[in-house]
Amino acid sequence: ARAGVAFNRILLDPGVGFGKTPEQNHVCIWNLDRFRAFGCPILVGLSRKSFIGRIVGDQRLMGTLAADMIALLRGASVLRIHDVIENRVALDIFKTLSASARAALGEPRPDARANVALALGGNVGDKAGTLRRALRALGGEPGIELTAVSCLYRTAPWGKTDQDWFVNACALARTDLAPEALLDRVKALEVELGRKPGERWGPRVIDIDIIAYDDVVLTSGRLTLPHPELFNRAFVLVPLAEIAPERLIAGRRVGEAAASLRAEASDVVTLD
Ligand code: PH2
Ligand code: MG
Ligand code: MG
Repeated sequence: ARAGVAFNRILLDPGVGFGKTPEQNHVCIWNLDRFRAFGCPILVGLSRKSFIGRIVGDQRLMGTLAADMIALLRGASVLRIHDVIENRVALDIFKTLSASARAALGEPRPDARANVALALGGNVGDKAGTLRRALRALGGEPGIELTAVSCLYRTAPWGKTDQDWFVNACALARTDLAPEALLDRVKALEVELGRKPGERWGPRVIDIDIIAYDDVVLTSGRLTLPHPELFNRAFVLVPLAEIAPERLIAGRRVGEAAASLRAEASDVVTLD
């Protein structure tokens, strides 16, 4: 997977049906949640499989729909199907029933907002003060909820080394903004906080970068996700590892990626 395909673009399919006994198929579906440990979305293709036919006789469609719903409850997030309309109806009913049950039990509905990781930095003016103002402003943005903020770090300039040291930090947030809309907001915030156009990797009052947006992989003219330099930058990995060591980005665990940059990490120290 490392060679070409980004890990987070892989769907894990346990291969129900492929040469397995009926018992193995049942064990597979019933324990689907255990495949989640791999960190990939789980796909199942149960549609019209013979082990279902063996149970329901000629009611193969109804059997498929029932099996698909069991798989969803057990952790599947993608279904490979034949009967699109029937599965759509079953899925809608499944969602409505689940939502009603959750409401009746007082369980919170699953959060549909995206999980994002942001990196902040600056090396002009009141570095720490600007960074704190940026964090406060982000937290006050409609559509953005900060859920974790790292310490502030004093970091050696990276990429272009003949400039002043930086203050860096990372934050986690939930947002219902789309990636490009979130980018618009953070860019506007940079300007509000006094950022002026300057050279690439050069001195700046404040820089706010989107490091990861759920598991989205995206390359547009304005935005690349995950951030293309992430794994080369201790000034991002170290603060991020403080608040999200277990998070997988492009198939790598943030804590481990930070530890593997140990040499550079000595240039990243918490600010008092
Ligand atoms: N940002 C850069 C280039 N180099 N070095 C440090 N230490 N911190 C930064 O935030 C930083 C940098 C371009 O975004
Ligand atoms: Mg940057
Ligand atoms: Mg930037």
